Amino acid sequence: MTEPEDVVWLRAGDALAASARREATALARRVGFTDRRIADVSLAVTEIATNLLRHAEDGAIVLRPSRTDGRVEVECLCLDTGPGMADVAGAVRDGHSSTGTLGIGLGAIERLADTFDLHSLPGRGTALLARFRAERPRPATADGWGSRPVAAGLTRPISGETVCGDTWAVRAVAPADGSEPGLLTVLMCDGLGHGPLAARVSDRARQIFRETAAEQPRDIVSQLHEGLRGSRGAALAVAEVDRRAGRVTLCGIGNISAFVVEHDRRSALLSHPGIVGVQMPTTRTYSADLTPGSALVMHSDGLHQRWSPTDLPGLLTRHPSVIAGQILNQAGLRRDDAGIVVVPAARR
Ligand SMILES: [Mn+2]
Repeated sequence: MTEPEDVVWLRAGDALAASARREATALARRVGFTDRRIADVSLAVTEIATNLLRHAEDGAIVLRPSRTDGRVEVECLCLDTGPGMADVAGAVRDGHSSTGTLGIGLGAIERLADTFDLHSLPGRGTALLARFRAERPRPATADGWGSRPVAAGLTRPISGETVCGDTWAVRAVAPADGSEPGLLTVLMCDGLGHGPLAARVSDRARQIFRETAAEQPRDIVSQLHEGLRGSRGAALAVAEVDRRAGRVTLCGIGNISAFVVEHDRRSALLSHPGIVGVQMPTTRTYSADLTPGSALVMHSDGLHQRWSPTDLPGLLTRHPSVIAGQILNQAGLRRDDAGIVVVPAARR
């Protein structure tokens, strides 16, 4: 199971480099990195923050631990609102961008990180990902992503709050032979309202999702409805993703958007009106093909629904954390908690 924990958002401002360094150092120490590796994380994250301040109009740095199969990594996402990079490959290779907009230390950051990826939209913003393992050397994989991620989520609290009432979780059944999980169950939940009271509902929903023996999305939603009775309620959706068959089945109640996104279009999976835990209509499920190269994207109403994959060229080939980060970066609203989860189709 993958779920959010201890996400820290640091908005761009004079103190960003210092606060990013402090938070990154504390996080790496807390999850047990060696002094040497703590120094690497600290250096790279400071460089990322300095880059943001020097070249971007506005933005934020997200720091969080990420656990996969019992191994913990430190993840740093940097999201900015422009000006973006016209030549990403050149910027990483040369350590600077041909347009002089961003990228002074990108090469250095890439060398320090175990996973490095970015997606840039000229004029509209960049999502940069650096992930750090406790020990070197980096694993040898063709894409440089280290362990292959099957899903990623991201939440951002409403302006002025530090706790987010939106949440997500992914449950995977890992095959005994160590290959990629074929079957995933995904939760996207928006606790009514925002901040700590909403987070209490979302935490409870995640706990029910984690512990339920139900397997079908519809049965899991029914269990969530029972378990959330007496709370203020939530909008939520549960999807089952069969990555081998390339098929998504979704049961959603309330204002959660779910799309199968391809490079040039997206198709919505319907949710029905209602409030889970308070008042729920008869549940229905919908299915769609998850074609090679596509991704399932589920998000709360803290992101507007008008974004289009044609405005995000090349994004679906990126690391799922970058996909989630860039869509939130482009479509997120400051006046509500925001949450998104992304499950790319299996690669063929
Ligand atoms: Mn909301």
